[in-house]
Amino acid sequence: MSKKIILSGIQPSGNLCIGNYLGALKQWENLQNEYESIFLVVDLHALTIDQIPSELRNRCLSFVAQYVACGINPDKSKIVMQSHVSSHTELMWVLNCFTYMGELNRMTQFKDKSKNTKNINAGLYTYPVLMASDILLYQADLVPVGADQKQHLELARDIAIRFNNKYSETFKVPEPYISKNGSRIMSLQNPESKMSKSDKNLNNIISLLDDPKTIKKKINKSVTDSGSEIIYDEIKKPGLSNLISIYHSLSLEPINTIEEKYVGKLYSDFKNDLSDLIIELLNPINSEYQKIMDDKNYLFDILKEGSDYARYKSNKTLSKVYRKVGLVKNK
Ligand code: ATP
Ligand code: LTN
Repeated sequence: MSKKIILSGIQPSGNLCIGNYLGALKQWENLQNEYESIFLVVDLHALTIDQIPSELRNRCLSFVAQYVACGINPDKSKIVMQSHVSSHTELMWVLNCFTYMGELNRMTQFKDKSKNTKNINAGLYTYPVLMASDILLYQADLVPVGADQKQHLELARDIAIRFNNKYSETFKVPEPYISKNGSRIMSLQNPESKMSKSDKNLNNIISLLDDPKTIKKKINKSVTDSGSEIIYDEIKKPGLSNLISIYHSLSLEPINTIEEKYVGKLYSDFKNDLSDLIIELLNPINSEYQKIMDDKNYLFDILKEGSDYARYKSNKTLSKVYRKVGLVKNK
């Protein structure tokens, strides 16, 4: 029997952070051994916010290198630059015609992002339809994402079901895969908000490419309450609880073991150990990243293999969709 398919993607905006690692990349790394895996750098999605072209271009390649440095193995998984495969935008047009404005109006990511920008463009609004196309084109069974993407996934499922009901079975209806640990890492300075890689305040995030000194500084400065006990309590101690949950995701020690370990100790002891855990994770990723970035040919080869595969696979679905909705085939 053929393997089930997983697909996911990250937009190349900002610097990949430990939120993205714990919520997405780490899960991808584990799942790639069991599933046929496709991981996208969703560069077209990144155009929904203002970008400096030269920076975006560098970031797209840097993301591919960071995927690999984080353990996404190009021999097991396909890494695909979204804009290299035109079927994503082609399917999106069709799916736009099967998506209601009321559904897009309800998307919380759209509401949040449009609050923080003057550039409320149509791309930001139809962003979830492009995401649905990314997923449905490959008949993905499972989509590993952080908790913030649950609503987008539900929309992708609704669109698939609507289309299948109207035209007979066409799309696999995908399931979200949201891990118990690390699916919602919060900002270091503002633990009420999610850690986001495009946050302008770099003290809010630990970037995957931060050096050890910066990591120590950011963790030391991270917001905690004025108490002294190291206990997990999301309501009374949101900042500390976020740090404990990062500790838990990295060490895999149960929360109560962590609490017991730090009875009678200071916040600073805990923060020092947490910094060490993060540095231990990121040091090898960093050196691997530098090596890969020095070999651009290798990066382009990975992308070539990914896009050849993706074009073949996605065209099958796109042709089926065009036929079902009544478009005439070219000779
Ligand atoms: P941006 O700030 O550019 O919108 P982001 O950091 O929110 O970016 P996305 O590109 O939206 O990141 O998400 C990439 C993947 O990382 C998604 O699967 C998303 O759910 C996951 N993710 C993002 N932020 C976190 C977080 N704080 N905790 C856990 N997972 C996260
Ligand atoms: N919207 C997602 C990124 C994304 C994605 C996808 C995730 C675009 N296409 C397909 C999973 C599958 C986000 O994390 N902001």
